[in-house]
Amino acid sequence: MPTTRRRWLAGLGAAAGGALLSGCDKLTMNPGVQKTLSGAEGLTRRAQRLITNRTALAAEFPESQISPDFRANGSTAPGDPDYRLLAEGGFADWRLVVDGLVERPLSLSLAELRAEPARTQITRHDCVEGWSAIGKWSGARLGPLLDKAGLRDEARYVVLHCADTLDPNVPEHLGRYYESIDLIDAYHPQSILAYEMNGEPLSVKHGAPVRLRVERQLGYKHAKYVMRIEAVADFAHLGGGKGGFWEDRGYEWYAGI
Ligand SMILES: Nc1nc2c(c(=O)[nH]1)N[C@H]1C(S)=C(S)[C@@H](COP(=O)(O)O)O[C@H]1N2
Ligand SMILES: [Mo]
Repeated sequence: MPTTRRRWLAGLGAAAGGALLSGCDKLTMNPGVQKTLSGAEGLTRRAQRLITNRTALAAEFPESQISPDFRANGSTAPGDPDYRLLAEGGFADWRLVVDGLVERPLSLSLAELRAEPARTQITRHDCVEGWSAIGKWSGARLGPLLDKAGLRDEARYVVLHCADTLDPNVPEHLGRYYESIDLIDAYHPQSILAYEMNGEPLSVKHGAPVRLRVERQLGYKHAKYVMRIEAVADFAHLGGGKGGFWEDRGYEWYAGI
């Protein structure tokens, strides 16, 4: 990633961890200073917890814990004509577009995506509706893919544009599923564009040919049927303006777990 952004991400860590070690003992004996420091320390600890929590890995599980019956939720058989055509052709014509605020827009076939740096992980999926399931996912790591496209300095989020219309009763830009994540999640080592589930090509009900796994967040952030990844500075101009299909209907944008 560009040096400026790496510095920006590193800066988050430094701001959280660095501030306290500057006072000398005499100063810190002063009750006023002590009070200010403990306030600052409280803040700093909270900030640090937030940031270390954001980059920590989600729990991974042994093969023996994989759920025999992983539920499918939301869209499970998109009826959108463009998607149906792609599915009927075995996704031979599917391309993943990476564009927006990037230096080198990409358009990758499934075979090309499979050749990118990959990761396999067995994780638990938690849906906001109150069910969980453990699955094994393999896919291309999102971070290296964004580096390949070369994020521009203004990029702050990536938007995942999906193929499925989940709500047909509203204009298309509101009914189509989409999601967005920030760059901390985009570069998280477990953030992958999964093309395999439990050792098999991803099935249509689970998001074929490719779905996002963003393991530190709830189920609705894990966009299925991903067609396009757009780097943006802001997502207010997309969909209903809240950063995702469910966010536009009142769910939290940051669904950390
Ligand atoms: N494109 C798209 N992605 C989606 C959804 C959807 O309806 N469309 N549903 C979300 C919700 S609420 C959950 S819990 C998971 C379900 O993934 P699964 O069908 O593999 O269990 O996908 C998420 N991603
Ligand atoms: Mo969900």
